[in-house]
Amino acid sequence: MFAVSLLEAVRAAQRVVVLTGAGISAESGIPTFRDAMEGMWSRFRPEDLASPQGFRRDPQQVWAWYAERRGKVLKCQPNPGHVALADWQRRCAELLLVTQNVDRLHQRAGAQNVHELHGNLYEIKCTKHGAPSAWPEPIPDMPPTCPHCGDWLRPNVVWFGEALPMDVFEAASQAVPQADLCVVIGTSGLVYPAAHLPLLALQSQVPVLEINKETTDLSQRAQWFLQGASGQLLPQLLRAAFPED
Ligand code: BJW
Repeated sequence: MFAVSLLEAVRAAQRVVVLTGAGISAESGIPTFRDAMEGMWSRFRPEDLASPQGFRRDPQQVWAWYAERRGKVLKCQPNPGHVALADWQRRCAELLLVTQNVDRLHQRAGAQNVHELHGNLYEIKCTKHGAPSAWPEPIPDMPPTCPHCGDWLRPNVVWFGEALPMDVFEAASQAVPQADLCVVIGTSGLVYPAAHLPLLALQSQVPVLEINKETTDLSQRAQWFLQGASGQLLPQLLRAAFPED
């Protein structure tokens, strides 16, 4: 079912960089960004809700949207794709897991040192001076205000037009050209600068494996493209690569 060259690459790779997007959490019940969406997603453009301008325009609406998503995420469980990656990380000399997801399902599946490019839904921070702290429970109807400056507190996520955490993005950018294999899972590759990482791998002649339900701009250029659900393909691939386990 899998190309012999792919199984050999997976088996031999000592340094692996994995980039994940919303697709890996789809089988946990978390809707992706660009799929047909329900509720608020269908009535508002993500760019309006996930932007500093959107928050300034209507802090309560954006806060409510994130509070609702956080509530749903907390009820979801990691799926076999998350578990397979955490297992692979344990057996690989160096597997850097870089995610665009804010759901922390990789960590909940047991993955270590996960590089979160777009923040998380577990913390809030001051609109003015940052300083992340734990998300308050029970969740108030309005965003809380900063005890130091009185400005709004907001989810600790990266919105459109905002810089990614520099140290996280730099660590990922440095690891990619050094890798033996770059694996890109469940991302449309439409949002930059995260989408630059697979391109960096291609430029550096690092072999790329893409796993996605649909084809993307990367699919033609990747060494291997596996079309299907990552929650099924990842465990199958790792069982095929490491049959002795
Ligand atoms: C499955 C599956 C299954 C389904 N199995 N697969 C260069 C060119 C053009 C534009 C830009 C550029 N550089 C920057 C920009 C602007 C902008 C941008 O990229 N815009 C594009 C829309 C064009 N980027 C930014 O603004 C970034 N900031 C920035 O560049 O700052 C510059 C700066 C520098 C210095 C100082 C100040 C500023 C920030 C981007 C932040 C993105 N934030 C979000 C929201 C996070 C919080 C939240 O969750 O609400 O991040 S947007 C959203 O998109 C979220 C995601 O992480 C991100 C990526 O989405 P992802 O993961 O790819 O999901 P989908 O839904 O798109 O795709 C899912 C895929 O899964 C699909 O392919 C399915 O087929 C597949 N799938 N089920 C496998 N079971």
